[in-house]
Amino acid sequence: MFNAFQKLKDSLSRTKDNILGKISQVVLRRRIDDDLLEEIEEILIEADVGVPATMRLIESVKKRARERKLSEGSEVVALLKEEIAAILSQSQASGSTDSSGPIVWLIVGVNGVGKTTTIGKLATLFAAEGKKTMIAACDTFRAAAIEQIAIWAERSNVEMVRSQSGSDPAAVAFDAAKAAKARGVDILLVDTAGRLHTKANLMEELKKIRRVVNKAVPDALVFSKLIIDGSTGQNALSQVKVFTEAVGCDGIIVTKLDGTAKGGVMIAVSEELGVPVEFIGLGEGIDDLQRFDPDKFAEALFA
Ligand SMILES: Nc1nc2c(ncn2[C@@H]2O[C@H](COP(=O)(O)OP(=O)(O)OP(=O)(O)O)[C@@H](O)[C@H]2O)c(=O)[nH]1
Ligand SMILES: [Mg+2]
Repeated sequence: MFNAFQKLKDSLSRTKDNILGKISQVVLRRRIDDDLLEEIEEILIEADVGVPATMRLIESVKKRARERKLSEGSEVVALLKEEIAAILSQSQASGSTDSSGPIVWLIVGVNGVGKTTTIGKLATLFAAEGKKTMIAACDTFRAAAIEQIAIWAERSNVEMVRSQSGSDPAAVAFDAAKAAKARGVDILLVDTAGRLHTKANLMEELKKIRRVVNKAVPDALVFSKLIIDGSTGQNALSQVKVFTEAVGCDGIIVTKLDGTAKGGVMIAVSEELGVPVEFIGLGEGIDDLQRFDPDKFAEALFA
């Protein structure tokens, strides 16, 4: 556990510098007044925290400083931490997992965000928890994609259903869902091709995959999990909106939080979208995935 927190802290160091580092500097030897709050507001917006969350943070700092009769600039930091933790915990994972059939996670997102890698990490994590896990190689678009996910299936020691590249991804999903049901799989992870959320025909293909899985195994519980690259910043929000309209979005996994300074987007996503962040990616390795814990995240950001 200590190691996991240390890893989180290290991974968030650039985001932390970008938010807390800058704020800590401006509050030095200052009084809490409108000028100071304006400077903090600017830092938050530039750090991809988004306008709604930034406004909420500033208002809350103002209110609490008044209530608690605080005037030292440096006292703002603790107030911000409290409110950031509150925003992050709005996005709690929900979702029933009661079902007689398998649970199916469609892993979706734009190109290169880390879908395939995340499936490898999730498969490892679920298998370690004793869940019978299976992978469906439904990115049949790129020739190398099937080989890439096959390597992850091998690493995580999980069964995989595949077909030739170029074949219909929905057909692979159909076969995989049937196989998952027949073999008593607990969770089926479906790798899909990266797609621009602005391409209608590609979004249709995702809808078809979802339909076909429901048809193949009517008692399967199907969820769409959207992968967001943590270094994308504000564009992440429009990705969530469009994918949600197309295939729904039951949960978000934010990858590549290691090494980016734009991790503030986690705060924007939590404030602006009613979709829970469930996991975070902190590197390219098989163990570099953590369940998102809002309190730990806030703590790591301010540690
Ligand atoms: N640093 C870091 N790199 C990551 C993380 N997750 C994925 N990557 C890297 O991001 C790159 C793209 O990952 P993929 O898993 O192939 O992404 P994808 O979404 O499947 O890509 P397409 O299938 O082409 O759309 C790879 O080099 C991964 O190693 C992460 O959490 N941190
Ligand atoms: Mg992929």
